[in-house]
Amino acid sequence: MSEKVALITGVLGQDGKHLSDLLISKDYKVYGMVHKKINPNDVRLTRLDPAVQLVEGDLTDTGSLVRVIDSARPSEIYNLAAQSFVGSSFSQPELTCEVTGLGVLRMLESIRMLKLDSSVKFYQASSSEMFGKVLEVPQKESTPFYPRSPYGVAKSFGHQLCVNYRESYGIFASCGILFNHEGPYRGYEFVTRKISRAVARISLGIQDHVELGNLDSRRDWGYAGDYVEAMWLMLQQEKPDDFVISTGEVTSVREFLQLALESASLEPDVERYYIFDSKMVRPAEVDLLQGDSTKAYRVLNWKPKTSIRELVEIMVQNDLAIEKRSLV
Ligand code: NDP
Ligand code: GDR
Repeated sequence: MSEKVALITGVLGQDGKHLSDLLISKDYKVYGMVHKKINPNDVRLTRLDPAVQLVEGDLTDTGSLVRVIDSARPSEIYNLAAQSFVGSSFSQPELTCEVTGLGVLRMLESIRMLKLDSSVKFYQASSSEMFGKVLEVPQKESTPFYPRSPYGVAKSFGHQLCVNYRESYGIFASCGILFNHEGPYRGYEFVTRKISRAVARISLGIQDHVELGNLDSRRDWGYAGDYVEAMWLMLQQEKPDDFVISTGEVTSVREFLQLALESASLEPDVERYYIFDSKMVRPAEVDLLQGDSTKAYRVLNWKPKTSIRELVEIMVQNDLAIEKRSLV
């Protein structure tokens, strides 16, 4: 049997770490695309399995993408790279649309230029942020989009392009409409990691509160390790398609903070530990996201395995261990 070869863009991000581990455990040869020179001591680099072969390319540079794909000759491409922080998409809308939106076009065009239309399976990291000001609860594959940020708009553009290239050129392009997923590799700017780190530091006496914006937003939070399995399953199907990946459970930012405090054996008294930070409030907010993954269960036989309590526990205990190490 020929070797299975995968290319992951955004390999240094949260999902890139989980997915590269999963694919290596399945005996894939994995190429990971990085877009700038990284300090060799950067934890995002050192945590990667050494079997991942790094290649240099940028979603804003088509020539670099063509060269990366041509040299790796992957059978599966996972396009995880993006400017993925919703907050920054308001301050850097053009950059976000270039990378997160047009970047998808450049990947698809590179596949076409190399005449790999019928030999490559392409995964696009679509997002529940496309549903934005939701028109239906819970949200499923047929729910109309109503993005509320430049990030959500850019993801909607990338998603629609994949559908169009699938229908126009027969490219195997599948989109995972993933709801928020978190874990120990989550970036510190996202609210769950900001909370788990702050709570760990509070419990160790390093700080005494956490500054947050809107505590009333509700999200459908799952564990990233569960979600990358769904990505892989999507590319093992005979036909390309789009799937909502979610838990169906909703938790507010306030409740997430309460659970984190409990996990660190602190009083779950939000008002005692939280200070309002108006800088964290976005020009337009997504109030509620709740997914319906019935299709993923039916077609992919995929279901989330990790509960919100387990997720919070994983994140808080991980940050407690990191913060304790920093004290010695
Ligand atoms: P991360 O932000 O952790 O990772 C994104 C990666 O993309 C980073 O390594 C980043 O590198 C890289 N990147 C940024 N700009 C470029 C560029 N111009 N060219 C090449 N690479 C670039 O995201 P996640 O791992 O959390 O998410 C993976 C994907 O899934 C993203 O597309 C995200 O938008 C999407 N998504 C995520 C969800 C979640 O809850 N995590 C939910 C739904 C969708 P660097 O940091 O060095 O700039
Ligand atoms: P989100 O994640 O915007 O859903 O996008 P984020 O964790 O940034 O925000 C979640 C909610 O928490 C509120 N919030 C705060 N957010 C941050 N980051 N910092 C704060 O201090 C804070 N206080 C309150 C936000 O307003 C928001 O309502 C994530 C990203 O991974 C996207 O790439 C992905 O597509 C979506 O999830 C699904």
